[in-house]
Amino acid sequence: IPQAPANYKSGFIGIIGRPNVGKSTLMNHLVGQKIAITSPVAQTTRNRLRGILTTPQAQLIFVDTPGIHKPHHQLGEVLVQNARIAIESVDVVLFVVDGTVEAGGGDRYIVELLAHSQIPVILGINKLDEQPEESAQLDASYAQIAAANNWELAKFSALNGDGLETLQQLIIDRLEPGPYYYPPDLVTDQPERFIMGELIREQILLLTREEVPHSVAIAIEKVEEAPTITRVFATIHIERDSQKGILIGKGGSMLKAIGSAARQQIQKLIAGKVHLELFVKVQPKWRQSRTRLAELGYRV
Ligand code: GDP
Ligand code: K
Ligand code: MG
Repeated sequence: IPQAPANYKSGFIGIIGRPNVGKSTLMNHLVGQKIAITSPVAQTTRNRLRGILTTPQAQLIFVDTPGIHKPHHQLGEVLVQNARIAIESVDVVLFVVDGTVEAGGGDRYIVELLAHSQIPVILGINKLDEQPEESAQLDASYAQIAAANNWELAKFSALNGDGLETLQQLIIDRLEPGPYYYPPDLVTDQPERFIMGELIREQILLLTREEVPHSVAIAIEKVEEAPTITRVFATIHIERDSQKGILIGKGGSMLKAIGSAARQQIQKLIAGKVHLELFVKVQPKWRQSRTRLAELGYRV
């Protein structure tokens, strides 16, 4: 890692918020590459992912976290624990809320969690592009929460990028002088294989019914790089035989659709041609087992 210029700043920014407010979309836009998958389904993000933005002034390391919610099973506990750890180990917290709706119970739970933290907090109102005409009251209620806690306020659209330059500067203003933590050209700490698995999971989230997404985990078995094509072999782990039927679909149509869409995403990731082979394996109760979670690549 090269030495940073004089007066260089750097630091870790925890992006937290309840599910579906746009945390992963925001991180992807800020670092300029799709490293975290996004979808309308809660719990899309399962791991803490780092996204790295290196500018001439500063290196910003964003930590994307699973949405905070009350734990229901082992996987849920792991998610909440990850978010708590993220809060404790960062320099700035970016607390993202959905600007199209009023603050709800989930937001208040996070406000409580953050009230005990000594770290600078920026309350980020997202989805500016979709705010209703009469949004002044919405904004005012969020501004009140920020003022009551001595937090900075920012408004932006993670989708179209409006307001993100201002947000970026607001974050840099709150960072201390520091080194490059990562090489300036690196965009994420995640191995390519992990992102490949996530891109497959994203298509399952987008294409299948409610009951499948939460019980799915992807293992990349093998990646063969040939001069003209990269061959990727992956196993989709699910919990029940009934889900296998949904995932494979009539005459294999669903698995084909998932594979085709995921293959295109992986091609973008590696900037090359990809052949993708998917296998489906039923593994009962993988969500309850910390050992299995670890085997499948989750930090437990
Ligand atoms: P997360 O669960 O907080 O990580 O949320 P995601 O990034 O997965 O986004 C959840 C949903 O909100 C997705 O369908 C996104 O496309 C959508 N979304 C995220 N940011 C914006 C935004 O700025 N505007 C609009 N209209 N939708 C957004
Ligand atoms: K989501
Ligand atoms: Mg997410």
